[in-house]
Amino acid sequence: MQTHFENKVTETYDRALRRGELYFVKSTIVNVTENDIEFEIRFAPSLAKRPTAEQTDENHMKHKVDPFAPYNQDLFVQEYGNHIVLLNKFCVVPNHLLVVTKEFEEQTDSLNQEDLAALWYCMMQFKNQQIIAFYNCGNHSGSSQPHKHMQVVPLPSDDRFTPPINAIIYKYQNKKPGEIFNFQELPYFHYVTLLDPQQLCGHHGHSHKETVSQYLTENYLALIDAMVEGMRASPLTEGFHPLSYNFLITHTWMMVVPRLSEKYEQISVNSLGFAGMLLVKNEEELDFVKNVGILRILEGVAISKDKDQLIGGVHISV
Ligand code: B4P
Repeated sequence: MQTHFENKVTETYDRALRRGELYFVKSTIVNVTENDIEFEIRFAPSLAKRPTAEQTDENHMKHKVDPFAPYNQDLFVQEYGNHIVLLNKFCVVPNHLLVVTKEFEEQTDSLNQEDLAALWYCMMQFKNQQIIAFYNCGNHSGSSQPHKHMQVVPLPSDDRFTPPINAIIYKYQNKKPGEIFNFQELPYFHYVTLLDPQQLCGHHGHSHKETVSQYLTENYLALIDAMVEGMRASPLTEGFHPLSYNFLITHTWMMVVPRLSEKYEQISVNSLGFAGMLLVKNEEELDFVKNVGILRILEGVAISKDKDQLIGGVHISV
């Protein structure tokens, strides 16, 4: 049984696809296992034809085009408070949603309670699929649009698919909800917390929604504080203020990953990379990722835990 929201998403998706207002980018999946994580590399050669972020930015500089204001009516799903829910025009996974502020806000701003309420609302509407949702915050986070938008990716329901990073999250189930920790398996700084199911369930009244979004906001801000505090000590983040980061959320955990660069050589990484899902646009990129190794690429665009730091593929000793 699908929810009203799921039906609306599917109907809008099918119609937009038929009208040529939405592009579904075909991809094949290559799995690579490192540190017990079965990473997923999506190989999407037809994406290479799409303008790059740099070209798009240039267009924006020249023409100041904001794809979300006005938004494409064919991609519109629904409103939620101060947000609108849109289908992603260029999706690799069907029904990929964007949760966008109605009024322009910067993609460098932190999320607030209203943002998280809208994001959680969308996440909760999918009853038969696992969800990974995220926010690419700041210039080095992999974002290409400056208008504040969060993203919701319903994962394929036709197999056992969960975000690959769950393979290690399962090992840390003894952590108390609200406690901030990191995975020793990962070579870069990141801050994780488990969500308390008790705080998230209950009656679906207005006050419950308030309580849940407040709970999510407190946890998100605690992660941001821990990250800022952790990075204060690092000489590498000097000059990187405000810090770019990726924020990832599922129904059971949240994570933030501070970022120093958008790309490792030619490979662009957004939040999904830290869920264990990478995207490559040609054979050379695919070979490059396999040869270099995924954890090394993630370490290269984030902040290495090692003293001998790797940044954007370049070693910097500190
Ligand atoms: P951003 O936060 O700015 O950037 P992004 O998701 O990293 O996507 P980018 O634009 O850099 O594209 P890329 O080729 O890397 O998000 C902006 C979003 O707005 C994008 O999702 C974009 O498609 C969308 N958009 C642009 N114009 C629009 C319009 N007029 N109306 C509605 N939406 C519009 O990646 C291509 C796509 O693949 C992205 O959606 C990306 O999120 C997704 N992706 C990346 N890695 C993936 C993975 N491993 N698995 C599945 N999908 C993946």
